[in-house]
Amino acid sequence: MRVLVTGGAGFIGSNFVLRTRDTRSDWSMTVLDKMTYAAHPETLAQVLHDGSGMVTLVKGDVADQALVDDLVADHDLVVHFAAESHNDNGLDEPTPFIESNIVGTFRLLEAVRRHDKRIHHISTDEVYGDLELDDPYRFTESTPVNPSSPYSASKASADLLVRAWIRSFGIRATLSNCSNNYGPRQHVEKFIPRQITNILEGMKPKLYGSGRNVRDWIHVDDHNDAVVAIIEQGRLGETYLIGADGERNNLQIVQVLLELMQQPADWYDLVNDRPGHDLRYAIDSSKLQRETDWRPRYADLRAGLEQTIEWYRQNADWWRTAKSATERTYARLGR
Ligand code: NAD
Ligand code: TDX
Repeated sequence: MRVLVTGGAGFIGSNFVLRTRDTRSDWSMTVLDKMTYAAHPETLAQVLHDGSGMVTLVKGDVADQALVDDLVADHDLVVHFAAESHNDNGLDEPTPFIESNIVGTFRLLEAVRRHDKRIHHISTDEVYGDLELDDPYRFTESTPVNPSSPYSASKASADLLVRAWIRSFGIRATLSNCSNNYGPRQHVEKFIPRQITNILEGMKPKLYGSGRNVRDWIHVDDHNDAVVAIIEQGRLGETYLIGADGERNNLQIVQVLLELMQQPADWYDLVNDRPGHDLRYAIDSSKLQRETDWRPRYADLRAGLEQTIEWYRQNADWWRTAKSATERTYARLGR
């Protein structure tokens, strides 16, 4: 099978390529990536230059219709990860979120429609808005979209385009909305790698607001295994929520990191809150578990965090340049 992986040089997409390279030896993959600040070229180096030719890289924009048309025509399946992904950036400058996430998805859908190819669209639980801390409900596939931020509104818009193209044009598509990912190769702008690398560099972790906001954490390999399960076992036209029952508030996460990294439990700063900061996300993944054989393998969040800390410890060359640029941006934003 010939697979076009958009955004395959970013965090989740690169983990997807590295993992399926081993588990699906009959897939040849082309990564289409704009190589924004969020892409790490060295991440894919091992598979791009292994002599097999099974993974290739095209530097380009998903919003470039001519390029996307050519590439889609040449592949059987598109797995669409490419997006601007960081909320704080979208609050600072929303334009690329509209262009890449909405217009980019539209252009891909048009190519998929013209060439009658299959697409799996990757999205987020943030499209559903947020929950109260004591809300007994979790998000399901029938929760109405209600996004709060430029990022989540752009992802909800893209999801609605995919659903409309399924209904109006009958394209062969599936969608997944996943909760917060953690694991190796995540950009240091994101919560967990920012705190790990802060501690490694002798700086205190930074918690927005009170630290009480809750996220539902899942290991990136569990996310990507679920994506493969949906591609292979899911029903066309359907949406699947992906989550691993990993709800923790941000302070709890920081305290686990501090303990694992031998620092005092109160060694953190409370900093300015994020405007419009969603309070809580929580996923009910029973449809996915009913319809596929996927089950999360990283049930122990603490063990997953320990492995992630070790990866950042061993790979300082990978993150150090991005770290100083990222912290300059946070200093400007007062976060
Ligand atoms: P990331 O920012 O680490 O990587 C995104 C990649 O997309 C980068 O390599 C970037 O260069 C590329 N890209 C951006 N705009 C592009 C464009 N116009 N054309 C081609 N490539 C472009 O993001 P991530 O965390 O790996 O997220 C990947 C996908 O998963 C996104 O669609 C995101 O919405 C979704 N998602 C992320 C999470 C999470 O916790 N990180 C959770 C659920 C869903
Ligand atoms: O320094 C920080 N301190 C802090 O308290 C940072 C960077 C974040 N936070 C908080 C904000 C959130 O409550 O931690 C939580 C997680 O923040 P992010 O890592 O920025 O993730 P979030 O905004 O929840 O969105 C993430 O999950 C859903 C991804 O970035 C999205 O791409 C995905 O769709």
